Amino acid sequence: MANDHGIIVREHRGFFEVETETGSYLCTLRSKLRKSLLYPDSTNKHQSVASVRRIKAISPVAIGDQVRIVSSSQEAGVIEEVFTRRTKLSRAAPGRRPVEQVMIANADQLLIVFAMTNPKPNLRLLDRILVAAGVGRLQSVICFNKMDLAEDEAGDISRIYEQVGYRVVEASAANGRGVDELGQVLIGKLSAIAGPSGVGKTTLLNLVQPGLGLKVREVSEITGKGRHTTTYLAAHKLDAGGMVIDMPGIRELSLWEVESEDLAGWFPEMIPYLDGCKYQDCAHVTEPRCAIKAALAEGIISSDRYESYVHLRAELVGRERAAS
Ligand SMILES: Nc1nc2c(ncn2[C@@H]2O[C@H](COP(=O)(O)OP(=O)(O)OP(=O)(O)O)[C@@H](O)[C@H]2O)c(=O)[nH]1
Ligand SMILES: [Mg+2]
Ligand SMILES: [Zn+2]
Repeated sequence: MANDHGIIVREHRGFFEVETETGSYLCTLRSKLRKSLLYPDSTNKHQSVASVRRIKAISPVAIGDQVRIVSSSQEAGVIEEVFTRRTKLSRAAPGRRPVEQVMIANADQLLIVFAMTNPKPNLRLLDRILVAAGVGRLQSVICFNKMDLAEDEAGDISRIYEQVGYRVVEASAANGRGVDELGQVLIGKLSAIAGPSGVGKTTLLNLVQPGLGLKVREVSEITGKGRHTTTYLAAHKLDAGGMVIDMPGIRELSLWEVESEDLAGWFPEMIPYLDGCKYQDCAHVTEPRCAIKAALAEGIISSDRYESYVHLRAELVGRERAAS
């Protein structure tokens, strides 16, 4: 039995590959640690069968986590401890009692990929991911892929996000546009690539780092709905320096650790207006003399982004009411 520190580099069906100085170990998670991570302030020792089943399905540690393991053999071990995270991408796992599901730990940045078309970009989801990244202290870069198929007006969508201050890369894996720029964005950092399924995340990564040969969806499979091609998480090394985690497609993302009152603060373009509203507790929805709505009317804040704000806020308020 040996004690070792390492980093989770791969995750698949409840097993974690941990890379340490002495080699790589396939680990499980000590169940006591799982419970204490999922329910940090729980005193209830008697959990229902349903809740036990549920926590078994949720992983409270993630790729990128720094961990301490105890190895039981040359290749196997158990994760005993998880160290404080610098950054994270988390979501609230579905269920009656909210539980944090960490998807990625300690990454430097999130490359958020959407297709300009096929599938059409869901800006509500994009804005959600941007909020979640901000909350987790992750830098975001946005990539709009499949520009080869896009209409001329597609650039308007990029401009919305550039005006907010995000770096936006327009790309096409089909004709190579933006691939060099993406390579530059990824150099020397630990990045995660997130976005819906089928937008070309893996195809782009295969172009940035030839030789990875990651599995992408076959053209004939495109019509098969809801199929995820990337189904496990792994960190890949880049020749130019840095590592990239190719994530499976995200269909939905329920925000974690965000309160409705603070939501506008996670929309960078809204921050300058937050103290200009008539009411200090203005929700920026129906109140009179609201500085955010004034900026919206002037076209300084985009109506798309504002719509995302209103949707997200309603959802958070609903959840807060249900919990109180
Ligand atoms: N026309 C066009 N097709 C593309 C482009 N990028 C990717 N594709 C195609 O889109 C399909 C999906 O690509 P993937 O790379 O598997 O998508 P993904 O985002 O990794 O999907 P998941 O792993 O399921 O999350 C493949 O058939 C690609 O060939 C592009 O820029 N233009
Ligand atoms: Mg993929
Ligand atoms: Zn307001």
